Amino acid sequence: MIDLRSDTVTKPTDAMRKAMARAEVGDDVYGEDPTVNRLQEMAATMFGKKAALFVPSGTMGNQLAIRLHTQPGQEVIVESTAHIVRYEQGAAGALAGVQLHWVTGNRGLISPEQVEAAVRPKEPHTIQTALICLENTHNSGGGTIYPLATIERIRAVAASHGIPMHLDGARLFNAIAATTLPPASYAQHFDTLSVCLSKGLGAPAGSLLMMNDLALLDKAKRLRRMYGGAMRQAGILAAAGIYALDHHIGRLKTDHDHAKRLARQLQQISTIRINVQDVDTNIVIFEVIGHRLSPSAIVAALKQEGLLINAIGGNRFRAVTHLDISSAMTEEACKIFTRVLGD
Ligand code: TLP
Repeated sequence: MIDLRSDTVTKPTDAMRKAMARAEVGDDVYGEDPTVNRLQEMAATMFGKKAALFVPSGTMGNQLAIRLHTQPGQEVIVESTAHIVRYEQGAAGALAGVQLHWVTGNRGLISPEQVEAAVRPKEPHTIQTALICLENTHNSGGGTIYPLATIERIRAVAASHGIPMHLDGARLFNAIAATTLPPASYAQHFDTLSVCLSKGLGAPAGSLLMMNDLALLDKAKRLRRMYGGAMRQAGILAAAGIYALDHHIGRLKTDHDHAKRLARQLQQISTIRINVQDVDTNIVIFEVIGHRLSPSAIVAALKQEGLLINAIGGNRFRAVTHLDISSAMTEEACKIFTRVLGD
């Protein structure tokens, strides 16, 4: 089966499993897991932040950040198709008691002017804006990379209003691999950022929430405990993360090449709408228009031929390339798409 549903489906490689088996461990709630500590230091150094906190998932990283920066009854500016809006089970409302103020983006990206317009006036009747969240790369936008200049300008808007910024960097490593910009060039514009080890980097679990403010770190540790994310001998997982940071960032470009290859093939099929130049990284989003099969029947027909993808609403589909997808599998996926969806 060629599984393009997500880059979360990767299995740890043999070398990664060996690193996990060898990991030195301790009780991380006491701060005594040497491997977790090493991973946290590595990430903080890489992104030019003072501290990093290992958390079980990207969702927890985002939700801790929202809770850290806000009070119940405040508002968070976020793009309307962001992971925080669509895929976190309403956690921002349920756990932090905040309202999300959606701004409609272009392929997931919002502009400094839109952010400026969305900031609430500081007057007694109006809800107060407490946080601005961006997502880079943007998942539902199609793996879109935020231009650094746009982030800089959004940061300037945020700073002029004294509003902190959080980055959902679940796939920031893809942006880093594609642009070759230093990780800190993105991170410097955010008060907190979370990055995932379990997406393109191929670790089985784990994210890092990073920040400069050590008082925030203290609060984040307590909230992680509250949310059930404080782990014990988590060094086994952290070892996979260290292995991934050491060995799996450079290869992300291969995933991007595979995604472009898929997009070029999809563009040949008359019922498919896609712009190859919109594929920035490892996510390919396309629409199927006027096909005799319904979206769920298309997914089933592809599966029948050995290809898994996700239908993501309306006539849209998502295919994601990753560590466990070779060039040969990409070619095979191209053939299956043509066979099932071609004229
Ligand atoms: N995304 C998953 C699903 O939840 C949709 C996927 O298959 O793409 N931020 C972004 C931008 C993400 O894409 C994801 C996962 C997360 C956060 C959450 O990460 P986890 O699943 O570790 O909580």
